[in-house]
Amino acid sequence: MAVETDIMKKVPALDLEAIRKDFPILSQTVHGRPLVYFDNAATGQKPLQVIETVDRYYRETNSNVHRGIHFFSDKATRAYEETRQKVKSFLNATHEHEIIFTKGTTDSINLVAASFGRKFLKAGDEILISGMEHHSNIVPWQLACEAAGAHLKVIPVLDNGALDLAKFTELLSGRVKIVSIVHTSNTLGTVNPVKEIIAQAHEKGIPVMLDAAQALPHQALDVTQLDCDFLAFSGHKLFGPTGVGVLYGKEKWLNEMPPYQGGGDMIRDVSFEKTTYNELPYKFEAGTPNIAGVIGLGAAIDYLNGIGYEAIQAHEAALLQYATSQMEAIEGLRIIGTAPHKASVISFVVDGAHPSDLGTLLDVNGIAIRTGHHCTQPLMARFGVTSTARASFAFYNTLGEIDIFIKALKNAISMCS
Ligand code: C6P
Repeated sequence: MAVETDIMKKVPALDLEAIRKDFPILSQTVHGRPLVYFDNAATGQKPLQVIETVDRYYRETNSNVHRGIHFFSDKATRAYEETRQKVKSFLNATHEHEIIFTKGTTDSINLVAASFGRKFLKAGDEILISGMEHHSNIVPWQLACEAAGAHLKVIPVLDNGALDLAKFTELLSGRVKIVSIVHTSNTLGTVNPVKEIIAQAHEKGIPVMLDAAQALPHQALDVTQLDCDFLAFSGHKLFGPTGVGVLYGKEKWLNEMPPYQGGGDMIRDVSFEKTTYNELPYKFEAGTPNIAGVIGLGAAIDYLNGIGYEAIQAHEAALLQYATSQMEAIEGLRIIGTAPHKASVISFVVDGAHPSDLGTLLDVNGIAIRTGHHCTQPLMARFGVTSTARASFAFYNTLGEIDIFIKALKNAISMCS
């Protein structure tokens, strides 16, 4: 069972026993078996540090932000804005006002598609996405294209689940107004060469948005070093609360873009004749935000920083390698997504066994995986399937859990055939 990758030899190992104690849900049983949670790409579990921060906020601070001069409103505002500072450092953004709090990745992409689209898109323009996008990075752009009379262009995916970069270069015409691509695929696990993609697009003056929903749970990202123009992520996949997310946007774009939604907090002055808008980032934060969620996200970032991405990456590389090698040895099992650079996500299909049957049989053994199209229907069509089974690992998963999974999977396959 022991596997040690080269990277593991250089990085101190995670103290998994201590880490797992931070996640109360991991000690639950399901159908009488210890929970094996391999559905981390859908949502991450929450450490006590996040749970207690949210609990403490409601017990000791709860008030609205940016609105009152009383003690608790000031306390809530300071805690909320402190998280903005944490996210700025986490992403290495230049300015705090480049960090916009949203409901999640979907909301962040919709914001850019609607607002950037309204300002910069006209009939005949093109938007370039890839064939491995989540529906959240397809549909908002289709809506923007419909509104402007623009066209959606798609970078094809190769058989191993990597992007066809030669086609990307061909598709990067003068008509493209923005490139929006996923950093790490939720279905294939592919980690895209985004730095190269951004550099090529910038040579032609085209901005790039990154969907980082599945990247940040596994690796650090530096928006200054990447030079991306926009980046979206969700708090809940990053071991924080649901209903909160982030849009990073370069100041120069955000300043030019019109508000996405109207309401409280995003205005400077309102009259029936004319409304003027607040400065960044508030121009894009209409209404009472998810204050507890934002503060909980700050606790999740502190927690991840405390563990360290180097150790997380080394551990997850070992999990991925260990699970992949065992799954490849199972007759009739095909892994979809075998690109050389992958995060710890494994999608697979098995001859004669429907993914949902496999998922149900694994659940009986206390093992949580996801089955279905994973909100990537065009990608499913590309690989000639309608659904896959998907096991996705986080830093708190163990090699022992993979042993349990492989044994149960083999049993499930024999029951289906
Ligand atoms: N993928 C999955 O099981 P929200 O729902 O807004 O937090 O995230 C949407 C989203 C956007 N981009 C990518 C790459 C994603 O993986 C997701 C969410 C989950 O794969 C739920 S469908």
